[in-house]
Amino acid sequence: MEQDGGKITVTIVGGGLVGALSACFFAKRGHKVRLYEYREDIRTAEYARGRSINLAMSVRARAALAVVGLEGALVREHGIPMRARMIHSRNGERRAIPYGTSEQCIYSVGRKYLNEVLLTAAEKNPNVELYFQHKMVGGDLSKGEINVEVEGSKKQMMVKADLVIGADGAFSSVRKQLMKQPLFNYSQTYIEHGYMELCIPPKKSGDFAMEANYLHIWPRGNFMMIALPNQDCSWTVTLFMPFEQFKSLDTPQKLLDFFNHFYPDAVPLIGEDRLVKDFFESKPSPLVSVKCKPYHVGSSAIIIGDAAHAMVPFYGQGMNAGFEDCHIFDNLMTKHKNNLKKALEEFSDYRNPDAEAICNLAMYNYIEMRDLVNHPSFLLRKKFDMFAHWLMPNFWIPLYSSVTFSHMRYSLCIKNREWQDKVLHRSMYFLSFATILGISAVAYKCQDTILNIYTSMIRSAHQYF
Ligand code: FAD
Ligand code: EGU
Repeated sequence: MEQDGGKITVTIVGGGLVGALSACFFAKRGHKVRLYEYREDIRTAEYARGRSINLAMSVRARAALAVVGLEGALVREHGIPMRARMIHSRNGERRAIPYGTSEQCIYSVGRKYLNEVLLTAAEKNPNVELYFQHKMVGGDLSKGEINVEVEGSKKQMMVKADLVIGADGAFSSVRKQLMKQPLFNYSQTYIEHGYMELCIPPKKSGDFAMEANYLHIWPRGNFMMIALPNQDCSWTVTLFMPFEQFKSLDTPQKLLDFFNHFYPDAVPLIGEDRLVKDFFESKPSPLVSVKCKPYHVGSSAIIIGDAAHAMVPFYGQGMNAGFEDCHIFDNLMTKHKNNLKKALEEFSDYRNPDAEAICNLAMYNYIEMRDLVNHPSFLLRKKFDMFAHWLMPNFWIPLYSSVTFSHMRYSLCIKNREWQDKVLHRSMYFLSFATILGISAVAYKCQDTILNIYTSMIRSAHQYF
């Protein structure tokens, strides 16, 4: 087993977004990479199953892609910039709220396209081998061993490497092996909401049916809808709603009544027939949040991406955080000169607080979106944050801005926000105190005038009795 500057062998479990990117990173360092993915090759498959069809990508994912030379091709040439949210009210009113300055935007990128480009880029390296329809079913991580089952055969084979990377998503098999380790912490939470994807097709002219370059949102209290643009001028619409409510919409009429009541402007865009067909042909998917610690086993295995920190999607950060994992791990491999023990340990220690922070932020947003979007104090704070940020762009960075447009550690984003809350509360006390003081001072100075006004008011009031 060669280490400390030498080349190592790496087994990657999972050929999703994070697994494929991680293969690119290890290939670039010249290591020997074997990647095992249990689905068929999506590049030759009819269509990608399940999951959202496009994703919001921001600076964290882009920085990681830039290191492996894919940022230009994937994001700037393929992604659709979204410069603002477009809020749709029930009465058909729409309001655009910009993300930031004119250069600040997020990108809508197709999941399938992203995955394909990453797999192809990984495969271009002679030191990378991709195995599809190969499922990890067990193994001994402390020895770098995994057992793989080839689809269609009952045969298992054992694969051994210096390092096993678990990038196998929210229901990770690699994490299941980590659970057997002493002192391993784990928690998962399902939220009461599920999600379903619908589609707004292009107009007859082939154009986008809504203004492109926006993330469209229909907030409705306990449920919401969100739409991101696709390359083919269609929109992927995601409906988030409690499972109970999904269940209650059990006939086409109930569904149409519901949509006409809450999303009247979306019905003609989706089309009644398509809405009914898409809705009843699919079922809502669950959303889970997972936290665990540590992410590694000795010097031979680590989990990254959703396997390490699945989160609810209400911050648009799952993939961004997963790509940032790859980026951080790559930097640690450089820092520790390929010493796996040190790199793995530091990754677990350094990354855990940030992963848990973004899981918490996403969960908090889920609650906020449900309860607060229409609350005046919430909107006031949003406006204040934007104004203060505009006045002092380097001093006052709103929470969503530090999460979406900066590389600040997620845990620091929360600390930054706590600091801002403190400043605001103190200024509020100070302001109310100063106001009361001011009013009292004025009143004292003008007591004669005030008294005169008061007596004349009482006199004139007497005329009416
Ligand atoms: P996955 O994409 O789940 O990939 C895991 C892969 O491992 C899969 O290909 C699977 O087949 C394979 N696998 C699993 N088990 C095994 C096994 N035993 N053996 C071999 N292979 C295996 N993130 C954003 O940044 N922006 C967004 O806008 C956004 N929107 C989202 C909307 C929704 C509705 C959801 C649910 C998520 C969203 N996310 C978003 C999060 C994002 O989808 C995930 O964070 C991202 O896909 C994680 O990538 P991953 O590679 O870790 O896991
Ligand atoms: C949810 C599902 C708007 C894609 C959070 C904003 C999301 C995305 C927001 C999905 C929202 C919510 C932010 C981005 C993004 C907003 C964000 C959420 C992409 C606070 C495909 N969220 N998402 N916040 O600010 O920071 O626009 O499925 F509706 S991108 Cl829930 Cl920036």
